Amino acid sequence: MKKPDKELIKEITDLKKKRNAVIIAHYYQRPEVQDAADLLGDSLALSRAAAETNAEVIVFCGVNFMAETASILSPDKKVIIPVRDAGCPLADTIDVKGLREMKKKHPAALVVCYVNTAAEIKAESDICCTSSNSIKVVNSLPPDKEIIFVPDKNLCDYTSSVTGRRLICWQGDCATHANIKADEIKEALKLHPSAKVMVHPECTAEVIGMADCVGSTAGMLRYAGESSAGEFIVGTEVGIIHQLKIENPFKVFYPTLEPALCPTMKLITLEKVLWSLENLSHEVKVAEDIRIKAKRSIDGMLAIG
Ligand code: CIZ
Repeated sequence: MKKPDKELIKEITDLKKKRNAVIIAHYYQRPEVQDAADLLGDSLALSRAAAETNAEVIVFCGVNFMAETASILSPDKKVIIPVRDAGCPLADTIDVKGLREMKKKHPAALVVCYVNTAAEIKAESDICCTSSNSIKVVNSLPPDKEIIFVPDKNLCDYTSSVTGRRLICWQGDCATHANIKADEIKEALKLHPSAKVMVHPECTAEVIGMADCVGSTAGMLRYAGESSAGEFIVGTEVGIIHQLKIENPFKVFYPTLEPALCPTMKLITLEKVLWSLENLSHEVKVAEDIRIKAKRSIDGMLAIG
């Protein structure tokens, strides 16, 4: 029989102390998992927090590439993820062989990889980026250089349109974001005509064209907090709405008509967090040669700020 959340949270809290562990969770996680976390954030903020914490064990509630990024930055800490196969379908659209072939066709190009990639792809890239800093990262590269951008074609096109740089885009996408349709935004606006539209840059150009704010999860939280508007249509994974509501209790947030759900982000439950702490599993480790190269591309991004 399923234990009540309150009981699970008490057991998680007790065990966390015993293990000197910290629980960190992405904004796309289930609400109850977000509530059990010591720290919430986007993947980069969480990896930075993981590097700064004094805890010996980091329970990463997110998807694999996020836990890997934390482990790349903090190789001496035990990074565990409660569900081993919590993958990122976008990260899975690219493999090392494909990237090497692309590099062969454009031998002088620099490679920018989105953080939503496996460590092996980061290791093959010159610099990493997130959805909050892709523009800054691309603008930091020499203007005469060709740039390959992997793996999200929508983030690539958006970054290209803002920077004015021609980017060679890998043709991957995140189905959760790419499936948000312009018609759904139009319908939502018919129901809530004074709402502001916030969308993620992994959405299609048509959807991005309808937005008042194009931003990462952290960017949306900032925009909603600073805006004088009282209603928002949210064009990203619905998990973020939990935190938007907590931070803005007097504002209203609407998901798109067909709520955007990332199936792998929802695999982690409170029971699995408890299991993970009990068993100190599943540990996420990156082979040292790959880790060193991948860290170089992450450090390059961090140096830009
Ligand atoms: O970098 C992240 O955390 C992702 C994947 C999304 C976002 O916008 O925060």
